[in-house]
Order: sequence, then C-alpha cells, then structure tokens
Amino acid sequence: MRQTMRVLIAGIDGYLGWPLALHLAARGHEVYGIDNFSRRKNVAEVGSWSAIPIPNMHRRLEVARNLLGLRIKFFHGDLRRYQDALSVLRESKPDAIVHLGEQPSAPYSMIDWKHASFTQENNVIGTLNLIWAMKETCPHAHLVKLGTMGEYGTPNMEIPEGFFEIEYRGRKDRLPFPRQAGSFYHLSKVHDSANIMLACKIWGLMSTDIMQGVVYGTRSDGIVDHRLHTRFDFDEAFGTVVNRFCTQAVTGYPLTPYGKGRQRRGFIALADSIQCLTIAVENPPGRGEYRVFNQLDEIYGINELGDMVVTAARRLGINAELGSIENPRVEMEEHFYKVDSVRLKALGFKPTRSIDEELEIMLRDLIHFKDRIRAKRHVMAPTIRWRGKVPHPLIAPPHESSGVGQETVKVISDR
Ligand code: NAD
Ligand code: USQ
Repeated sequence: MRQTMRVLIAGIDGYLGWPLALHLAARGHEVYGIDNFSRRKNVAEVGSWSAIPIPNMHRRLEVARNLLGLRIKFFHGDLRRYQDALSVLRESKPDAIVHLGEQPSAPYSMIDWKHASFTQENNVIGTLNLIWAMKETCPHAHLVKLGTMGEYGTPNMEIPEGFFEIEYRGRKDRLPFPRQAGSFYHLSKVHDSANIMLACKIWGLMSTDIMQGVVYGTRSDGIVDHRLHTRFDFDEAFGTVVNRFCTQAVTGYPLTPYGKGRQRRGFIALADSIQCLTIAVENPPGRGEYRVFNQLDEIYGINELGDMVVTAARRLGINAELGSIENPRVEMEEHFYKVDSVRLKALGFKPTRSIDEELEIMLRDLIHFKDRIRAKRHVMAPTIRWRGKVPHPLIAPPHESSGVGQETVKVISDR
C-alpha cells in the first residue's frame, strides 16, 4: 500500500503546480501550497493572459473541495521572504516539498537588467531561503526541485543524468556534468542546483533535482471540470513553443519557428510531467543524497514540431501553416542532442499517450478560446532579443558605441 505523505507545493498556482496539487490530493496525500501570484502579474505585465481562463485561488480550492472532496491548504506568501518560507514549513510539516515557485521564462529574464536581476533574485534567493528553512524546521523532508534541461545547454556530447565519470591527466572522478545555460533564467537554475547540492553535502538534506524538458499540454487527469483547468500561456515570454504553436494554429497565425528551426530540445506532456513528479515524491532518495533526474518524453526539432502541429490541425479541419521568424535568441540552430533519461522509467514512468494524440486534445481544447487568444494577437511576435539594444562587438559598426555606462559612471581612482 502507498504511504500517504504531507506534501508542500511551492508555486501551487502555476501551470504545473495546480494540476500536481489535484493529482497528489486525489492519491490521498495531504497537500499544502504556497504562491505569491507573481506569474499572474508577470503575464499581465507583458500584455497577455491565459488562453484558458482560470479562477482565483479561493475559487479553485472551493471547486476542488466541493466537486472532488479534496482539501488543499493554501498559504499566500513569497519565498523571497525568509519568514514566509519558515512559516509555511512550520505549518505544513512536510515529508516532501515540490519546489516549482520560480520565475520560469527565459525571454522574461532577458528583457533588461531589471528583469534579469528580478529573475535571479526571485529564484536563487527563494531557493536559498527554502533550503535554510528546511534545515531549521524539517531537515528530513525530501526536496523535489524543478531544474531544467537548459542547465546543460547543447553540448556536442551525450548528456548524462547529472553526473559523469571523467578521466583527466591520469586521475578519475565522478563530477557534475558541465552546465552551459543560455539565458539568465536558465543560469538561475544552475545556481540553484549548486546551492542544493552543497546543502545535501553539508547538512544531509535530501533532494531530487529535476532537469525537465519543455512542457506542453492542456490536460492532466485531475482536470475534470472547466473550473479546474490550469493556466495556458501563449505570449512570447511565458508561452512555451508547442503551446504557442497550438494557439497560433487555432487562430490562423503562421507558426513561429525561430531561425532555421533545427534546434532540438527534450519535450514532455503536462500529464507526464505530473506523473514523473509524483514518482519522484513517492520514491525519495536516501538521507544526504542529491540525485538528478532528466525528465522528458522525446527529443524533437522545432520545425518537426511545427509540422506535427500543422498536420494535427489539418486532421481537425483547421488550416494552419508554418511561418518563419528571425531568431530573437542567441542559441545554436543546428547541433547534436542526445540525453540519458532512464531513472524515472526505472521507477515506473510510462508516457500517457502519443504526442499526436496530445496535440489533438490541445487543439480541441483551445479552439473554444480562439477569440480570447485573438484578442491578444499582438503578443505572438517576438520582441525580446537576447542581445537587446546593446550591439554585439562582432556585429556593431566599429565607430558606434553602445553608450552603456557613459556619463553616469565617473572614474575617481584607477587603483
Ligand atoms: P509557473 O510560473 O506557471 O509556476 C510557478 C509558480 O510559482 C507561479 O504560480 C508563481 O506565481 C509562483 N512563484 C514564483 N515566484 C514565487 C515566489 N518568490 N514565492 C512564491 N511563489 C512564487 O511555471 P511552471 O511552468 O509551472 O513551471 C514550474 C517550475 O518548473 C519552474 O521552476 C520552471 O522553471 C520549471 N520548468 C518548467 C517547464 C515548462 O515548460 N513549463 C520546463 C522545465 C522546467
Ligand atoms: N521557439 C521557437 N518559436 C517560438 C518559441 C520558441 O522556435 O515561438 C524555440 C526557442 O528558440 C527554443 C525552443 O523553441 O529553441 C524552446 O523554447 P521555449 O520558449 O519553448 O522554451 P525555453 O525558453 O527553453 O523555456 C521553457 C520553459 C522553462 C524551462 C525550459 C526547459 O519556459 O521554464 O526551463 O522550457 S528547457 O528548454 O529544456 O531548458
């Protein structure tokens, strides 16, 4: 028989947090959540909204209770405040903490220094507060921390699950696989991983650090009523690529693969992400262990995904087409990409359905909201550029200066 646990979900109001709460509560776990609703504010800040309307937290909890008999306890708090982290852990006394409570958008972190700084402060300090508060209040709890496949970047070699054996100048060791993040957001996750690994080593905390691929989908098994839907974003900052492609398809907007579209990433359906997180929670590591799972279903190229969305749309009688857009990011558009992901499968993970089935479900769900998506059409085209307004030294004409730092900084002493 499965042991029931007390689980705290940090980031319970988010895209993954809400369906995870429904799923864990339905499995008999005692679920607690904390959120500061920053995702709702940040999406509004970039001029958008969730394609699928979502009720506020009060209403969500009420529907879960009245319709499904699930009692989920919510704390409104901000992990950047140490006192909030301490209080929620003292109140919930968790066996496991699933930490999803971060700013998850790479483009948002690249808007300007303010957004980069917000992202790193929110994510790195929030996580640091959580691990210190765990040490103080619940050192035996299991921290399931959402990292990202983007921590590894796109190296020209196979990516292991966190660690690899290396021989260098005649000596061997098992070391963390190199991290080569491609945005200030992805780098915040690298900093988190390093902090958590240290906490496990010195304090004996236990953690599963999940390197997750890009998530897509509208459904997971707890979403049985329209009032229980999770958010679904499509703007250039918070919409992930498959989710964006599906909203583009249903509104007749040409799909937006960036650059050559041959960049490859790991992808996972929402229902499978929830299944994997549940497996991680229910199969904790040993005391002091820091383990890493690579969490994905399949690897696809971006054009390949675009073609799949267009084909799925045409099967439903929707006339979608692939467009082409200059890449606003700095990333390799053609590269080797092979990833180990065996640990979750060894613990029982099986993908729920094929990507083609999932895409059809998404398109059928989204078609009902096409007017709502069209109303925010202006958020489809990318405007956030990785190089921003600062000219790259290799591209800028030599006589031009970026002007950054001029006039506001005076050199007082060169010593
Ligand atoms: P999300 O933004 O929908 O959810 C995060 C939630 O955390 C939001 O509700 C937000 O309000 C809350 N939050 C943020 N900062 C907080 C703080 N300081 N205090 C309290 N609450 C805070 O994001 P998501 O898509 O559900 O992603 C969840 C996690 O998974 C993130 O850490 C993200 O980096 C990671 N991840 C997501 C994907 C994906 O494709 N969605 C892929 C890989 C990894
Ligand atoms: N892309 C397009 N067209 C678009 C949007 C994106 O071609 O309209 C491309 C991007 O250039 C990139 C790829 O699709 O090469 C993935 O972009 P994305 O926006 O879907 O995902 P990313 O920015 O990497 O971030 C998302 C989540 C983040 C998570 C990450 C997992 O927002 O929280 O960490 O996926 S991973 O990519 O494996 O690092």
